[in-house]
Amino acid sequence: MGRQKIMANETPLFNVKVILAGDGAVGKSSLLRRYIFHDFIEQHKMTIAMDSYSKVAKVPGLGPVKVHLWDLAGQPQWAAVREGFYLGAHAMALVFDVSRAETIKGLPNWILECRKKAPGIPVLVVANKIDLPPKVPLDKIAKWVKDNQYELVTTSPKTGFNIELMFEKLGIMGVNFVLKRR
Ligand SMILES: Nc1nc2c(ncn2[C@@H]2O[C@H](COP(=O)(O)OP(=O)(O)O)[C@@H](O)[C@H]2O)c(=O)[nH]1
Ligand SMILES: [Mg+2]
Repeated sequence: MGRQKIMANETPLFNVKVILAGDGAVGKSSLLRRYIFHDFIEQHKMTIAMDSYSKVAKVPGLGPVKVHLWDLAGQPQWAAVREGFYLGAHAMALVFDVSRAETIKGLPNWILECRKKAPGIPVLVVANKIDLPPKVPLDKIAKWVKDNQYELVTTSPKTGFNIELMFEKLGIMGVNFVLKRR
C-alpha cells in the first residue's frame, strides 16, 4: 500500500515538450548535458539533426512534470528537418552566446520559425556563456524580452550557473501553455 502510494505520487501530472533553439555552437547541447548528466565538455560536436532526452522535474507548486527536451541542430543546413520538430511543443528555449554578438541577430527569426509550427509558444531567451566577457548589449536584449513578453535567464553550463532555474522555468512555462490550451 505504502509503496503504491509513493509511486502514485510520483506519476507526472503533466508532459511537456520543450525545444532548444538558437544558432550553432551557442551552447544548447551543453545546457542539456549539464542539466541531465551534470557535466561539461569543452569540445564542440555539431548535433546531427536533433537529440532528445526526458527528465522528471520537480516544479514547485506542481509536483513532478515530465519534460521532453528536444535539442535541435542550429546550423542553416538543418532548417528543413527542424520544421517537424516544433509540432506539439509547449515551450521554447532560445539560446544565444553572450560572447558572440552575431548570435543575437537571428533571434527573431528563430521565434518566427518555431511559431509557424507551434503558434503562441512561450519563449525563454537564454543568455548563455555568462562566464565569458559579454560582447552584446544585455540591457537592450532585456528590454526586447520585456516588450515582447518573453522571459530571460542568464546561464553557464561551464560553471553550472542557473541551469536548474532555466529548466524549472521551462517546465512552468510549458505547463501553463498546456493548461491555457485545454
Ligand atoms: N566558456 C563557455 N563555453 C561554453 C559554454 N557552453 C558551451 N560552451 C562551449 O561552446 C561550444 C558549443 O557548445 P554546444 O553545446 O555544442 O553548442 P550547440 O551547437 O548550441 O549545441 C562547446 O565548445 C562548448 O564547450 C559556457 O557556458 N561557457
Ligand atoms: Mg548541439
